[in-house]
Amino acid sequence: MNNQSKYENIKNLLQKYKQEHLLNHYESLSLHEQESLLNEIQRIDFEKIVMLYNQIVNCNNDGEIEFKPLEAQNWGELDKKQKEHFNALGMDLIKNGKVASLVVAGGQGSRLGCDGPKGTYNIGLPSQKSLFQLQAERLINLSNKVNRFIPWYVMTNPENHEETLYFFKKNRFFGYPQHEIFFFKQDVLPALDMNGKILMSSPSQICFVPNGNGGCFSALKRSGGLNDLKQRGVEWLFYYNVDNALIKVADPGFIGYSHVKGHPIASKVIEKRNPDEKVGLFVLKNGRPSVIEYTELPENIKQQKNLSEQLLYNQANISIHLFHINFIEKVVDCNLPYRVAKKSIKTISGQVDAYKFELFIFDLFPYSKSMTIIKVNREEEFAPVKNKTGPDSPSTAKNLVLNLHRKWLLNAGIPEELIDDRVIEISPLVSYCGEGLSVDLVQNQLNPLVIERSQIK
Ligand code: UD2
Repeated sequence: MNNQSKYENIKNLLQKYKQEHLLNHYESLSLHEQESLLNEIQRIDFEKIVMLYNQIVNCNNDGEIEFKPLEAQNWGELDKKQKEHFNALGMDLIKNGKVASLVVAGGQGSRLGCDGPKGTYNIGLPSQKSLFQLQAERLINLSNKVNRFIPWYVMTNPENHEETLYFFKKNRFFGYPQHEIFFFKQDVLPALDMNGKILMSSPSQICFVPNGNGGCFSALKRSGGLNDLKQRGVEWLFYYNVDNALIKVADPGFIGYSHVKGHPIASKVIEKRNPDEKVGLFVLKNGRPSVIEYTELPENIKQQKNLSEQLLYNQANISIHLFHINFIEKVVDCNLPYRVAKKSIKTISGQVDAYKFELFIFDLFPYSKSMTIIKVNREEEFAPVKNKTGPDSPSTAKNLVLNLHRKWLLNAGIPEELIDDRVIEISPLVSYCGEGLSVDLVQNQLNPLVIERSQIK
């Protein structure tokens, strides 16, 4: 179909959905820009856009909901033998190729204001390592222990995909075998203005925004990644946020424990710090395991205290999940509810308030009757990098990493006087979670010191 007839068809379509403004600049565009704009418009599911906008204006609450707290197994209450057992089981599963990891790295990172993909961000550790490098090295550490690489799926968005790929290539995939990393793009949706009109970012471009981390399994399937997982014989997919500087990627203990519990999904939780902490909250909602996002938390749930004056609902979601492949296959085509967020975004008419529509990964949880929840220690597992400064910033994350490394050195019996007032960073290649450390590693006079190898030559 030539451009002219394509143009006529699209013009009629836009008139039907009252989105004619998308062609306002058409005549001033080059042939290439005209074709590109027509193609972008053809990608839009206008019926979906109407449904999404209507859900905003007619937002109805979903009737009577029964909330109950969700019980968690406290990992710290397991004894050393049990932890070793679950860890060994997890390592076995990894060794037999039953485990893969998936990082969602398609967010726009608007609060952090980083111009590149968030995974490329350097939080200021002495090693200057990026979030992606820290994650790659944790995977390499585990892979070296079982002599098998863990397949790593990296979800990007159409805007940051090429830059993410380039960053990995420039860094030679941080030593990870390229054929073990599977990059795939998530889907996008147009942003709308307050009246439901689709926004444009330039005279020839629609303002598309990523459709949320809940889009990851449909994107994984569309990209061939789900088939790749199945062909590899993977049973457990470890899912995590790119912006957690402490993430224990493919944590064997968590995987081993969840495998024994046998539920199709599992998550780590931490004690919620205070009612206003920006984390989702695990609850039983009408009897089903669910997470209520911090943006949607009813005040009574947020503030409710138990008899000992502690938060009744305090199982905070830190986006560390485990999905069984059979569960993923069962739910991959399910229609999750879209969340609408009102954000200020840059458009052809400058900075405007816009509606963005996102899918949340944890909306999959109610599709399972039960799930494994493990409560872990915040200081060992969660260092979010969300804001440029203040809480959950690169500097708070850097300090959390260095504090944890200090704790590892002390637990390894290294004398405090050898560590005091020094900045010592331990490479994930040397230690996954505090193992394999000895005093000779810190005899070095350097300060700050980065322990990059497991013995001094
Ligand atoms: C997420 C969790 C929240 C809590 C918090 C901890 C969700 C919906 N909420 O909130 O409950 O666990 O993290 O830090 O998971 N992403 C994409 N594509 C998108 C949007 C996001 O890949 O379209 C990724 C993003 O790169 C990041 C993760 O999802 O790795 C979390 O995204 P966010 O920063 O938008 O979510 P946040 O921090 O508000």
